Amino acid sequence: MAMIATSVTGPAPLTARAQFERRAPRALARRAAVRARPAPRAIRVFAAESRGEVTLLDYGAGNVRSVRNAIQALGFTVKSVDDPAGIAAADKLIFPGVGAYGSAMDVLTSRGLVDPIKDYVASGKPFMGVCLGLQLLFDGSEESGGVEGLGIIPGVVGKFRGDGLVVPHIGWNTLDFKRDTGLMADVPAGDRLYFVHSYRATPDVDNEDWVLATCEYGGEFIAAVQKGEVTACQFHPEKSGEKGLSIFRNFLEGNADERGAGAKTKPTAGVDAGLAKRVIACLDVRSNDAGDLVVTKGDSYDVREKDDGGDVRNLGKPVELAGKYFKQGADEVAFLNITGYRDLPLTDAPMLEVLRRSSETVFVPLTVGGGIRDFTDSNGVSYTALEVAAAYFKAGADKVSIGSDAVYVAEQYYANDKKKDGSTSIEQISERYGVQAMVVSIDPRRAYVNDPSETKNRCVKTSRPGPNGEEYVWFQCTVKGGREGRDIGAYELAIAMEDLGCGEILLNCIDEDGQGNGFDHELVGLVSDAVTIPVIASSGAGEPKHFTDVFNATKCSAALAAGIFHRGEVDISEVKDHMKGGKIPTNEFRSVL
Ligand code: 1PR
Repeated sequence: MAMIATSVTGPAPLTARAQFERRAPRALARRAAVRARPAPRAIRVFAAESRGEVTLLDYGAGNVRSVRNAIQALGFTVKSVDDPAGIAAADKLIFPGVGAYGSAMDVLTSRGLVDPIKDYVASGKPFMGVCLGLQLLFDGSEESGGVEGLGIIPGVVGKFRGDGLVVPHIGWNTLDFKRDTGLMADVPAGDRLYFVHSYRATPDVDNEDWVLATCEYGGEFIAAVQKGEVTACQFHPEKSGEKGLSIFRNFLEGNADERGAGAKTKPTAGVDAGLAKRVIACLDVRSNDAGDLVVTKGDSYDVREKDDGGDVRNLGKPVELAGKYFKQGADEVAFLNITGYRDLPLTDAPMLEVLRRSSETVFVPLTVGGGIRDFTDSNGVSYTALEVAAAYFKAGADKVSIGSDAVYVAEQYYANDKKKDGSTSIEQISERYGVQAMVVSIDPRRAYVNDPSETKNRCVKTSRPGPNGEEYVWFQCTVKGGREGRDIGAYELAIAMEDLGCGEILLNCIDEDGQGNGFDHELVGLVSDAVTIPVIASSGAGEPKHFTDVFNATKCSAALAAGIFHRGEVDISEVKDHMKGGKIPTNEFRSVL
């Protein structure tokens, strides 16, 4: 792989760009022909008969399954290809991608796909890149130490920078359209789409003819490009709900034509703009005593009924509930396999099946956790955490979450004077799948002291003194679903995890779990001030106001709840209405299909 200096602005590898410019007139003629066709508007989701075929470049990128699911849900057939001949034969090509720039270019190069992609782009046939599939079109990226890209669009992709800026940029953000386009015809002005990335391309004079829409996060960056039949977006249509699927639909139906700078633009200035605070529905999943996989919910992690024989509380079926929360407007759905610490997730076929089926109908990000660690089964066969995570990703997860193993990793990290050697589960998964895919779930419980000198862990002066009037509290990490406390705090764990490559913290609180008294602001404030990765506040939501409160009181990026949603006490749309009323930036669910 050729390396480029990170400050490179030129000279760029112009061949692909020149090829594209030379053949652009053909693309324009083709576009005019497309415009003349009557636009089919009706959509049948899950149509019995195929509405047409699209080629998906499957080079091992992380989001291929999600993109395929989204396209199939629109009634189109997906033809996966991974070789030059497959690309050359395509009439409509989708180029997905998540993960590291360098690894993606390595794969494209080693499989001989670089020139075939450039030739395809230059051919004037419809092309759509997604996320990394947009970034790879540029001259190169700072990521992976500086890597040359496909050289079709001028510019070098760089990392988000900014004092205290939370990176990765995860969540739903508004777009500023520079031109109008049929591609986004069903995305209302000022609406939000789902982004997840640490690197971005920025607009400049050399690429302004490509820029379709920009987005604001620590400065302006390119959210979508379009020129002739070539389009690409930094956000994920496949994870942006029905709004996102409508973008694929317009591309697939040939209604993606640009409509020029003079045409209607979609202003976002002045409206509720910027990155929204996310609302996440969480499903704690385990087998009940009859062996059925159920969604359960505990009080301070105790999930058994107090009477009725003490069976595991059964609050519903995982796939059904995930679908329900998607329709209510959940920004993400999380599945926690709460007995994963003692089971073997690789042999947990029902859990993997839950993921597979959910990813076919739930078009927002799915996180799964539970049991991701190295282990040896009863036959002496060893598995790595990376292999367990790979099985979850393959089944449809967008992110994986690690609980117990993260605590052991952090203990080792401090014991080794914070040295990193790349061997831990956190480092390996984030290296392979990107930091945005690596979540650490912390299960802390309040530990009271009279004076901070009584513990090595970071304390806060608490407004809720301990049982003996103790005025200070630290937040003790636990493992095995809260069964065992360790001598490390949530603050220390979060800092170690950020350094090791974790992209997001899911911050539970055993004391507040299932209590309905609101989130623990002292805990959430402590951790979200300590790191510059997104923090998800979890445990204790009892009413919509609790979400607005935690967003106002702390810097957390998202808030998660379980019990109030499962028991039907609160609909996710009610939470969002309350947030909007409180002027918290909020993503709106729209049914546009
Ligand atoms: O340790 O890597 O195997 O992961 C196990 C995962 O399972 C961890 O993420 C851990 O948080 C979770 N877990 C383990 N035991 C339980 C339990 O409840 N007995 N659930 C458990 C954690 C906490 C939240 C809950 C919120 C919101 N549940 O997920 O959904 O507290 O609840 P609320 O809104 O009803 O208050 P590993």
